[in-house]
Amino acid sequence: MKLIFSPASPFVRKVRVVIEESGLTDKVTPMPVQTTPLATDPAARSANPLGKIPVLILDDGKSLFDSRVICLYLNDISGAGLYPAERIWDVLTLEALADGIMDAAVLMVYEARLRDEENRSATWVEAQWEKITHALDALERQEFAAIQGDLNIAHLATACALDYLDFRHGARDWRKGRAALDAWHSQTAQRASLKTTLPSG
Ligand SMILES: N[C@@H](CCC(=O)N[C@@H](CS)C(=O)NCC(=O)O)C(=O)O
Repeated sequence: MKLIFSPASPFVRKVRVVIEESGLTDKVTPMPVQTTPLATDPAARSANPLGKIPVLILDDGKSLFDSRVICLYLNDISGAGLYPAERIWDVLTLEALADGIMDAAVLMVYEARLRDEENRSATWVEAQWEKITHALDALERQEFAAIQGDLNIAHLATACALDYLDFRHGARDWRKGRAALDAWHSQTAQRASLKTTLPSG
């Protein structure tokens, strides 16, 4: 299998973490690309009409996207056990929350880096950050039970989202006033799969 990837993408990272957790590292060849909504990489475009990464190209040439589909597939072929049946809806909802944090955080980066200076909107950026703060506050209040218990996909997605905030929006200091979430993150971040895949670039 091949993974179309960028080392900075939080969605790609979630997949890389699942590859590690599934023991599939030797079965996946990374294909690095640089792609943005304004300059789509040709390999990303040909594998995914949306031009977004990650994309997993299977050995028969079929492409799988997006990150949620890829993670589910990798779990399925490896039996990694990241989707506990008895609380699957809670787990998938928390994964969706974490992905939503990533979406908003990536859009903030695109606004600053890709939009012409005269067209940038600070109001729009702050509205994205507000989505993130509401999500972080809900996590701090422990509104999402799936964050407790045995390792599941939502833990990995949440850790990737928080690490991406450190990576791209560190000055906003998501830890401030969120001691419980900080403690959860510090403990979860010790996993080898997370330590070896920290975002870069
Ligand atoms: N929902 C998608 C989001 C993927 C995504 O937004 N990837 C970004 C990189 S972090 C991307 O490919 N951006 C290029 C674009 O939007 O054209 C997933 O979970 O895979």
